[in-house]
Amino acid sequence: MIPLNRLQPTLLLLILIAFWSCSSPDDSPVITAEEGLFINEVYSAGNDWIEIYNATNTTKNLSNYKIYDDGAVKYPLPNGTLLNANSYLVILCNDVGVGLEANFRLSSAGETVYLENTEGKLVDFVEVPKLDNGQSYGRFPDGSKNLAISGVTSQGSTNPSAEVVAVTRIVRTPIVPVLNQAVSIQAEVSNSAKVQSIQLFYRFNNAAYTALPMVAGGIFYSATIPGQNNTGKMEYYIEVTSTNNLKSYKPFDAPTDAYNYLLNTDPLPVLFVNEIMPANLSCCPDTDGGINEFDDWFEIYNPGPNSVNLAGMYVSDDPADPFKYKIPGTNITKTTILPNNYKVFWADEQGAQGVLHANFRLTATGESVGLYYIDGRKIDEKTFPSVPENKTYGRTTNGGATWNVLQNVTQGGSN
Ligand SMILES: [Ca+2]
Ligand SMILES: [Ca+2]
Ligand SMILES: [Ca+2]
Ligand SMILES: [Ca+2]
Repeated sequence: MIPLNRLQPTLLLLILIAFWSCSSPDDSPVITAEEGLFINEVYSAGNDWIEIYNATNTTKNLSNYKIYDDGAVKYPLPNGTLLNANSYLVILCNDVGVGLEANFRLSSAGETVYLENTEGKLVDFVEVPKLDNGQSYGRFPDGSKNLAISGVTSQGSTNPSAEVVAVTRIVRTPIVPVLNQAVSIQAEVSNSAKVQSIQLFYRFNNAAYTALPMVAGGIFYSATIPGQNNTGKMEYYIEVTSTNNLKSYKPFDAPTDAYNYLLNTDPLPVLFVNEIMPANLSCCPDTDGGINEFDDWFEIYNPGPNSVNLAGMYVSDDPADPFKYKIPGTNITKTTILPNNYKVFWADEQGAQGVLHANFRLTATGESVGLYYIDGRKIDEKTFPSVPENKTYGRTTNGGATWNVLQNVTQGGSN
C-alpha cells in the first residue's frame, strides 16, 4: 500500500470518487436493479425486521433468494415465497432460522443488509446507520433512492412519501438536577432540513404537560425546564413535526413513556463500594447461569444497624452516567443488604441471570464503580487502578478510607 499522504491530491480524489461510486447502492454495477425489488425498510433496535418491496406490476418469486448481514451466513427464503406486485414482505430477524424468521439479528449500532437472487447476484443492499427504539431506516417513498432514518415505522406497509424526522440523540444538563435548578434539554435530529417544528413537553408531579419550543443552535435544538422548589418527579418528552406534517416522538411512544428525573432531598443511605474484582480468571465463579462463569464483580457493604433494600438505586462504571444499571425491584430478598452485611454484584452484562447482574463489565486496567441513589446522587464511587488477575482491590477495613490490593479475596464477607 502507498501511504495516502504520498498520493497526489488529484489521484486521491479519483480514488475517492471511484470508491464512492461503487458504494452507492443505486449506481453500483453489481446490483440487478431491473428486478425492481428493494430492501425498503429496516428495523434494528428491538424486534428486528427487514421489509422487501416489490416495485413492479408482477408477482415475484423470492424462493431461495438470500437475505443476510454476514456473507458467511446467508439465509435462504423458503420455497413458495411469492411477493405480489407493489407489495411488501417482512422478514423477522430473530435468530429462529425457519420460514420468514431469519437466522440472524441486526445490530442497532449499524450494519449492512443484503438481498441476493438465486444466481448469487445482489438485488439490493442498504447500509443501515445506528438506530434507536421506534426508528427505522428506509426508502422514502417506497423503492426510491432517498434513504433516511424515520421516527415512525411502517412494517409491511407503505413508507411515507418523505421520512419523518427522528430525534437521534438527547442530552440533559445536568444529569442529576437538584431543587431550584433549571435543566437544559438538547436534541439532535436525523434531518434538520425537514423539521417544521420541535417541542419539549414537561410536567411535574403528574400535572398537565407544558409545551416549550426548542430553539435551533449548532447541531442541537434546545429548551430549558425551569427549576422547581418542591421535591417530586419531572417527566419530559420531545415531539418533532416534519415538513410533511407527520410527527415523531422521543421516546417513540410518548407520552405513554417519558424521560424523567427526580428531585429528592432524602438523606443518602450510608453504604460503601467495598471490594472490586475486575480480572476474575479462576477465583470465584458466578454459578447463576448454571455453569461456572468467572465474571467481574464488586461488593457493597452496609455498616448500619438496619437493612437497606437497594431496589431502585443504580450501579454504574461511568461517573458521567450514574443511571447505567437500575437495580430491579423484583427480588427484595436478593437486593436487600442486611445490617453489617454485604452484597455482591456481578459485572457480566448478563441480566437474565438475576437482579444482581449489571449491564457492564469492569476493565482490569482500571476504571470506576459507583453506587447511586434513586435520583442519581452519589452514595459511593471508587476509581480503581490496574488490579492483578484473581486479586481484588478493596478497603483494608470494611468501609474504611484506605484502599489496596487485598491479601485475601473476601467476596461477600468481611475484608
Ligand atoms: Ca414500510
Ligand atoms: Ca454470569
Ligand atoms: Ca466497564
Ligand atoms: Ca469483602
